Amino acid sequence: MSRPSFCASLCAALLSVLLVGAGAQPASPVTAQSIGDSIYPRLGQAGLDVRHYALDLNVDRPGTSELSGVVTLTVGATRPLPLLSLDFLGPAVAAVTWNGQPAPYRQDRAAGKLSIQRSLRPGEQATVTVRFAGTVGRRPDPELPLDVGWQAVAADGKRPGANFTLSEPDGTRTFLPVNDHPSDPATFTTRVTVPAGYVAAASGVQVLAQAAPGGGQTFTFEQAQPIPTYALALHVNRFERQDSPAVPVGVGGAAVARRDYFPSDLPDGTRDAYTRTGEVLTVLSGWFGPFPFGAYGSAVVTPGIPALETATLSTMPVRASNVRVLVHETAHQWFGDRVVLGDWADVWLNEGFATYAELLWAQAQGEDGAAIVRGWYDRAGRSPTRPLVAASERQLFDTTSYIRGALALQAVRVTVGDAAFQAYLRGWVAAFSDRPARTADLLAHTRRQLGADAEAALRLWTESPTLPPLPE
Ligand code: TYR
Repeated sequence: MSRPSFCASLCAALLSVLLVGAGAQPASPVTAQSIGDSIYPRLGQAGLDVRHYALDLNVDRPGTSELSGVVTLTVGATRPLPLLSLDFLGPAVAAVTWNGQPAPYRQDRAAGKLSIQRSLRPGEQATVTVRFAGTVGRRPDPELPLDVGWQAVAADGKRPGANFTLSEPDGTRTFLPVNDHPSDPATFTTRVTVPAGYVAAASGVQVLAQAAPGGGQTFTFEQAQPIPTYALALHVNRFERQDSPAVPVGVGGAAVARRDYFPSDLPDGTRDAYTRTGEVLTVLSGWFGPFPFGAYGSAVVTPGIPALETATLSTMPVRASNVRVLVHETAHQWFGDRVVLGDWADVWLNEGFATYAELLWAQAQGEDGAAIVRGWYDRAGRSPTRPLVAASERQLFDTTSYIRGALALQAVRVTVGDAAFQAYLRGWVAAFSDRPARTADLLAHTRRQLGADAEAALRLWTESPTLPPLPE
């Protein structure tokens, strides 16, 4: 008998003796093992496979940090789990059920964990509900003057209150109980009830908009392809939704529905970039393969935050409403949202690819690609450099992840030429759409598809402590 399964049966026996009374908050006799991310060692539960999240949320007072709802998780296990351990910094939990029966749980806000005292074995599946209400948790960003997670934008004289999620890397746990690591992507059904006059927007395709008691409305979205928890889009605002003609760039030429959401009173010209979204989808799918989701667009937000590649619905601040940023966030739909990270240290696999897409777009517009690459190289030369796999939280979104990451791809492209490079990008998306990717996987993919010279070129860019020569 292997040690984990021995522990699982022993722990299950122990638990049934120790825990009486659903909803109690006993001292937990067993602890869960985290995923072991090299940057965020406490996130997630190893062996937990959340397959689907069904969210039923109420935003009664938009613009505040109040949130209530029920999250229903469909969970499986890839190893015996003595208990379920979710990441959650959010509102107070009022009740938990396991396959329809009340289940004992422990909410430890300081540790950011919600443990549910039920075991799960490989091959089993369980349905877990978590009901909560109150004020969302906080997760300060190490660099930016903001908390990642659920954003509350208070009403001012000009605009109504609004909310949205800005959760990369681990802000979703501020408001939802989740396995908050990109290596466990899941599908989502998101139902949001908002007061009269408000609109909710979320990742996926809107399947329903119904009147709710009290004059509000309930909006329902289906996100049918798995996405990482941080990439879930969720917005509440007095939006105007603008639909545009679908773009036939989905799998097998399927139509990708087009919708954008705009708050009222935007500065003149803010919407202009978004009229190019269909062209962006067409150019990028030429390089990367079919667009991986059923819909795409942007939701514009007024605070001066960075843009974020939330799945099917990029979160775009007014001040970054330009085509370059739109191209970057759209590219992330393939790189980050569909091909997910195995570890946060490999975030250059998201940011380097998305930055590279800016070059592909510019060249498609007839711009001088060589000048752009030289500009990147100069910029990289002016910043501290490092190997591409990040060693600390502060490195995740630095110049190396974005610019040196993009230059690494340029080194591959100049080694093999455009046609092979295009097949390589498409091959990467196809091979890693259903398993998390790490830098070592990209090196192996490069060798397999393009040979030893291309792998050596990429390896120099991923591993050298200094900046390699300009790839020409
Ligand atoms: N991934 C974003 C980009 O496209 C940057 C970002 C990072 C935005 C963390 C928000 C955030 O919380 O470059």
